[in-house]
Amino acid sequence: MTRMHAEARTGRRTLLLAGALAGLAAACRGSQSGADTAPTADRFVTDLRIPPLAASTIDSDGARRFALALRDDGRSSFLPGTTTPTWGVNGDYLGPTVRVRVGERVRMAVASRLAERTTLHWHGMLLPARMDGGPHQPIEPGATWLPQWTVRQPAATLWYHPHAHGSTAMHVYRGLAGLLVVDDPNGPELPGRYGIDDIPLILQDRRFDPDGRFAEADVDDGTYGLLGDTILINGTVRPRLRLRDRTVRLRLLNAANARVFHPGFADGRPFQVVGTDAGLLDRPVTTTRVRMSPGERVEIVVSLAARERVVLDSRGPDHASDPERGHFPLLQLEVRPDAADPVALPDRLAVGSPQPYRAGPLRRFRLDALEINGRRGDPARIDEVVVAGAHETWEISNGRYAHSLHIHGAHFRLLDATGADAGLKDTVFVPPGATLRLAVRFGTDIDPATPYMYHCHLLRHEDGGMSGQFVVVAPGTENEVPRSLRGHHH
Ligand SMILES: [Cu+2]
Repeated sequence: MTRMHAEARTGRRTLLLAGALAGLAAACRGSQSGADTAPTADRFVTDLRIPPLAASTIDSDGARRFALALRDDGRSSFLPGTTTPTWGVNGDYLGPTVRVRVGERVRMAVASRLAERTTLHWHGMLLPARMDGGPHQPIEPGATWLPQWTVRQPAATLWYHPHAHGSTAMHVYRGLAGLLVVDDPNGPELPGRYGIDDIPLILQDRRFDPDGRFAEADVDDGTYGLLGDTILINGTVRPRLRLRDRTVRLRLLNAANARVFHPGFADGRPFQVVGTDAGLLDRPVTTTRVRMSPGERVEIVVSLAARERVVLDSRGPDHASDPERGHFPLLQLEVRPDAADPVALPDRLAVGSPQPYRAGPLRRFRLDALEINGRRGDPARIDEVVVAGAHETWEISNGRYAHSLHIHGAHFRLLDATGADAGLKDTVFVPPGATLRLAVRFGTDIDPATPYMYHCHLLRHEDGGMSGQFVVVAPGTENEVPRSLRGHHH
């Protein structure tokens, strides 16, 4: 066992070094293509695709029911003159936007028409571990998974995506992902007409083979996996969006496997951040650029002039390694001449009394290569035991590679942060060498036998085993929990 572990360690280090070189080569290609595709107005010729809203029905007990079908037979058109085989949810590529309300009971039927095992994880949802859609809730080919839960968390922009053991990166890359929006009918007045002044923006990067297929060779290779040179927004290359309103809300999701995006406007104009991963900010925060690592969401509001054209772009380092890398135009906004006047944002966004997030008992996590606290994830091992509803401080310290840490079944605030950085989170970028302190508040659903995960959301790292597991238990039972699930689960 010890010898096998040592061999695995050596192999991994070699892999990461080889990957660093591959990453460098990819970066050179990326910056070249960035240079010769500088944003000019006439290049944005495709209308932004808006994901359809998922249809729902109401059960006799008032629960809202959705049906999602995972498909591997999609045909998509991203580049002129080519067709790309894609995976999708209820469609060819990506999935419909699922909208649920605070307090509502939700029932999902997730049918898999894939030829291999997958899962569907509700990223950012506080729900029982058995409903979480992690590796312990596999959906076999042809099977339908029926999770249900009650929405007990603030309004936010969440998302769903596969989380299958070892194949998350490829399943997401091929197209399985969608938005999951939590609405609060008692929330503040914000632009909220879907696809009109409330715009979902799913950011992804892809690399294409000459025949138009997604290049897949590097998805599970190298230091960070594949960094694509073509940006897709909702599955649209270089899109434009015509607005009927001068004030618009953009719900940004970084659904890339590895790329860090830095959205802002090409002309440097300020905008207001109104929400982060797991909820609205207490008050709008004015800034000119935000940073989003894979898995993170940001909601922004910007006001424009009538007839104005402005480009949303991404400008900043992919992984804090080279500041010249990663300049990509994202979307051109075009305001119609007769657009509605701008609207002012409310002063306060948070509803009711703010959710308490405070420091608590300390746990330390050291990220190093693909290890957390010196080991890789084991689906049969419980790494941490947490008391239901607990407040804890998680200290995350990082080695030499960038990571993006996601905690299931919990929300957190960054201690020591201000402004938009102090918003409600479930995923956080961890730069090389950084130490972050998170005030984590755990959910209240008790299940000592089914773990939640915490893991790196760079999907090549996640698939490489950069994860751990915790269970949520009743107070006073922390020491009675078996630390091994062997024989219980896959
Ligand atoms: Cu990572």
